[in-house]
Amino acid sequence: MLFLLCAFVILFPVNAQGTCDTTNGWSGNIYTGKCFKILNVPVKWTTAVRNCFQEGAELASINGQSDQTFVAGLVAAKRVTSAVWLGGNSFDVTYFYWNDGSYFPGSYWAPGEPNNWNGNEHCLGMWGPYVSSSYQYRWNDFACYGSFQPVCQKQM
Ligand SMILES: [Ca+2]
Repeated sequence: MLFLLCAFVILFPVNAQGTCDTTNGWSGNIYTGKCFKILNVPVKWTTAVRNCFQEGAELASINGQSDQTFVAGLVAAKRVTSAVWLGGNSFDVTYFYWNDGSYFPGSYWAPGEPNNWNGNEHCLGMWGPYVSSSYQYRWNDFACYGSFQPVCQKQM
């Protein structure tokens, strides 16, 4: 079985390199088949949705530990100063969901989050490296007019 798996990887190495456009800043998580890119310009959340769309992509979803670790690595490498936008919101309901409708794991919240502070926090972001260690790369519900760099995704 292991041999077959190895043979498959050798014969079909397409995802080993990924099919992400690395020359334009995309990098691939081969375990979830997604390409991610952090845009340079901080914007409010709705603009982040649009700016990812203009990249032929969408604001990123994190569906489990693999994506969480991968995106945290990108955020660290990019030395993001405060936080990044992810593609989650709670506009219509009291819980969060992803723009693309995919599975939403609730296990990456920062301590005490989501707290919907002042009843005004409906957009999802990930803290960067320059916060206390218990907050690093964890999620927070932010006010949607906060200005952060968007994390975009597209399928390999
Ligand atoms: Ca919050």
